[in-house]
This record gives sequence, C-alpha cells and structure tokens, in this order.
Amino acid sequence: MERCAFASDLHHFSRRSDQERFEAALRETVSTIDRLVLGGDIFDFKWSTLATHHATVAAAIDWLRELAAVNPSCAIDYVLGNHDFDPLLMEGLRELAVERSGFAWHPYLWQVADCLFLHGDVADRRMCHTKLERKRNAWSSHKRPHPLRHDLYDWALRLRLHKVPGWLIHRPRLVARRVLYYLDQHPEIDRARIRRVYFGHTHVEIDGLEMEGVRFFNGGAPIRNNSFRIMRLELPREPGRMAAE
Ligand SMILES: [Mn+2]
Repeated sequence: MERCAFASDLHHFSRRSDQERFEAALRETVSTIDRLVLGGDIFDFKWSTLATHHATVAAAIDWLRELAAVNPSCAIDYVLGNHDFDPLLMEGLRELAVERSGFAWHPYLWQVADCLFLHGDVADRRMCHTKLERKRNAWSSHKRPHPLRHDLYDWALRLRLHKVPGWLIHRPRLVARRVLYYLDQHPEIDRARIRRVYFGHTHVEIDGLEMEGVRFFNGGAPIRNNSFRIMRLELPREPGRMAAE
C-alpha cells in the first residue's frame, strides 16, 4: 500500500487563510509519504492579497514547486476546486507536470481503486457533471472584488456569520447525498467500486460518515474559526489503478 495524505481548501494568498500555520506540518507530512492528494481551493485567486492575478498564479506555481521539492519521490495529485479552476493556473500546472515526475493534476476528480477524490463544489446543490462544468466555467472568468469587500468579508468572519450558512448549507448527510447523486450520474468513473470519498469545499469536517456503503471524509479548512487537519490514508499500489477526469 502507498502511504498518502489528503489536504484541501488552504485558500493560500487569501487574507482570511491560516495556511501558514500548517505549512511546516504539510512539508513534514510530504517528507514521510508516497503520495499527496490536494483537494482543491489550494489557492484563492478571487481574494488574493497579491497585486495582480498573474503574480498570484506565479506564486502558486512556485509554492507547488517548493512543496514538490521537499520529497522528490512523493507523487502529487492535484484535484482542482472552484477557486483554482483558472486557465492561467492550468497552463502552469501543465508545465509543472512535464517538469516534475510524479506530479499530475485533474480538473474535476480522480479515482484510485475504491477511493475517489473530488473538490466538493458539486454538492452546493444537486447537479450532474454537465452542470458542474457550466458552473466552473462561470467561475473561471474570475473578477477580483473591490478592496472594500475584503473588509466586509473580514467583518462577517469576525462575527462568525460564516458559521451559519456553512453549518446549514453544508450539513454532512445532505452533502454526502448530493455527492452520491453526482457520482451515480457520472459517465466515466467506476461507480460500483467506490467505497471512500475524500473531498473539501464545505469547510465542515467529516470523519467517515457512511452512506450507501460509501464513507465520506473532509478535513475542513485552515480559515479563521475553522477546524482543519491533513488526513492520512492508504491507497493500493499499481496495478489495478485507474484514473478518470
Ligand atoms: Mn470550493
């Protein structure tokens, strides 16, 4: 078996992210495992504190390159989220995949045997893959919000207003049901084989909630007032590995 770790929703470059607090832990983890799976929203281009979009994408690629250099024998699989579904970032990822062996990225999902990784924005409401594609494409025409909106967002966080919608909208059982609906409709995955789903996006921790024989895992997010953890798991080594986009 491969020793693996899963981390998502770091929202790096956003002012509200506590990503830096977990940087050492992430590097330490990478140094001891065979494979790291990143579950999307690793970078936050919408709420970036850097001067331009180009600067943020360049910093994102540098960050990935440095993380990959911690352990050259650790494979990295990066499943994109809504925040990192960005054409310029994808260009950089294409180059990184050529430059660094064992680095791969997946726009929507990645399946290994019984285990499926996806970001989780598909669970905002009940939707199939075509709808998710449409939603993602709308996202990728990112507009950087007015600076004043950063302040409003900060105040909302400080008042913990985000707890209310997060808790209500992202109830674990509802979210799990929506993910299963999406997987049932997906034309390219080996649905019958799936027993474990690792995802992020909702920023609500889930530790093995079972539904229809599938166990769900979510590590939360390193955002102020939120819980977060890097999850450890095992994956079978090849053969028997299949990938789907
Ligand atoms: Mn997300």
